Amino acid sequence: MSEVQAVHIIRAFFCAAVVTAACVAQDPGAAKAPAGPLAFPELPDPLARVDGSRVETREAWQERRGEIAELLLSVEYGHMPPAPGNLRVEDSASTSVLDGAAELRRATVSMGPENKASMHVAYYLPSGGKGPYPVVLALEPVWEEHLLPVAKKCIDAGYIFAGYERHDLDRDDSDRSDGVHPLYPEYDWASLAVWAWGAMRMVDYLATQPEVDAMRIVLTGHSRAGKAALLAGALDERIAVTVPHASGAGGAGSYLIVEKGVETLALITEPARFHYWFHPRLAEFAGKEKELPFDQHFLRALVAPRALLSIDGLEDQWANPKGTDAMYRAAQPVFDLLGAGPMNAAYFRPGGHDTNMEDWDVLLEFANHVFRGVPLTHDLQGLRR
Ligand code: GTR
Repeated sequence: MSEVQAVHIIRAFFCAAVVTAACVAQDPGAAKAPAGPLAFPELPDPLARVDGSRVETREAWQERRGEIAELLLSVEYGHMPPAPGNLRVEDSASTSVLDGAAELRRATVSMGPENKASMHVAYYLPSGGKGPYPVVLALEPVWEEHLLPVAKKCIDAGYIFAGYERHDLDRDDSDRSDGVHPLYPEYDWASLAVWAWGAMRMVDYLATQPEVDAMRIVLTGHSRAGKAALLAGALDERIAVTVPHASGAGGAGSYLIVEKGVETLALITEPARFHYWFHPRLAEFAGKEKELPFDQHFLRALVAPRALLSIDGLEDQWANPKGTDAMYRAAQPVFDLLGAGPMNAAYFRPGGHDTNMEDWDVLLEFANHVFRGVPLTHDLQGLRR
């Protein structure tokens, strides 16, 4: 095992410990809770192994977790390369912003074969404090002006606000001749997996910065970036809190529980639309969704016992609020089995497919709850029935 791998394993252990300590403190009975019954009997059971037997212990879940990850990567997202381990930080620049309340640090991170993969990165660091600070990491070029109010909100709450340009790695089209694709021809990853991999490389980078509390990283993204954020949070145990926003199909939304007006598997994988976000195998299930060996509660379950909050608009029908609520509930038995029941959360607010400042407040409220035990003021327990 390399030194880098060992450090990652130790970090993952501490991340899980931070979150588990928070939830055990709130729910003393949870540690002994048996795996609950399936909330939706029509959905595949994340706790049922391929051979039909059911996972009953935390130890057995680890193995099942691996099975699920492989299933999702081979059918839905494609496989990604391991951490390149050769990150190089170039063109660093720092400016004072937000009337001196923060420093904006920008850089280019290169990595991979001959360091030919590169992405623009940045983070806002609170001025004058001691740190290390927890981080809100977004799959966005956070230096763009429209994100300044979000940066201010994070800085005021005592968080670093970080992000990267995911289109440097994959331009969001079906052309595989640019970005990281030619550098890793042996990998079958599609766009969402590439962007998720970028988020993990951002965690690699942030972990080298002394001001960063690498055990308290919150990862978020909106819509297509929300799908990628959930995938990264599912796979990378260094991410303490995952917050997919309006992520819908391929994210926190269901493929099997779909009403009128929802973006279905068949619609999202149409050749003229977003088939290239996914492994080509997924499109084979268009119109045959019932044959899928999983639904997106499997992806949610991979985050357990770490913290997960999906945020969605009640009127964002295309992103499937009811199907997202079903996925939230159907993943609950896995969080319960791991003694992390309260770490699975879903917030539905009035409104559609946009991000508003209240959404960021709810994200910070949840992070403060997980990291600092601050009581919740919003109801994060899904749709009221
Ligand atoms: C839509 C797509 C959604 C969502 C959205 C976005 O057109 O159908 O799945 O990802 O784009 O990313 O803004």
